[in-house]
Amino acid sequence: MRYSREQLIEAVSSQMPEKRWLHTQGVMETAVQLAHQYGADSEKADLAAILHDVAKYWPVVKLKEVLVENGLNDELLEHDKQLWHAEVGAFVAEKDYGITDQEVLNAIRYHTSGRVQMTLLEKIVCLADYMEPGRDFPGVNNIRELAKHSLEEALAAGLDSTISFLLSRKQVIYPLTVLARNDLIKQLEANS
Ligand code: DGI
Ligand code: FE
Ligand code: FE
Repeated sequence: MRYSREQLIEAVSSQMPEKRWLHTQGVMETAVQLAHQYGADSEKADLAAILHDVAKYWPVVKLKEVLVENGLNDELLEHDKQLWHAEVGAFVAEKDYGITDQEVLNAIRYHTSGRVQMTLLEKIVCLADYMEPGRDFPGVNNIRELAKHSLEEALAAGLDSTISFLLSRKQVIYPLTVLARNDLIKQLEANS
């Protein structure tokens, strides 16, 4: 079946607690605003934002099952479970909700880690996830300020904050997160 926007919202919001749905609404609003600011497709930004955390509250065993049974990115299984909802989210957006737009699916897939050579839409959704109005972590206001003039600077600062957080907790860092951050720094250097 094809889901209308309202049906998608109903389906997604019913799979998460109220506070996560409020976060998702913040990401929708911020992603659409960034899409207007940076010249991306705001409907795609809205759609990716609605679905980005659809699998966030799925039980870990269920996330693992989806990854294993569908042969999705086995490297992820070696890394933090917190990363799994992004890959699974993209999978269910396609399989359960009929999203066929690869740009939207990739914006969901890479919203947690980022990747090398991120598209404009991927950058926007990943950054909106960091800076939506409900977010409150050290450095978030700096990210919001940077976003006023540079998508890449703001997103690099977001990824830096994740990397610092993981370092401070002596946690494993998913290599793609570091590669994504380095790639943004290179893009900034190339444009300076
Ligand atoms: O799902 P959200 O909470 O809205 O945000 P997210 O999808 O960016 O998930 C962030 C979580 O993922 C946060 O608890 C940190 C965790 N995480 C664990 N390892 C990594 C990681 N995030 C990134 N970007 N890279 C990692 O290597
Ligand atoms: Fe997420
Ligand atoms: Fe999120």
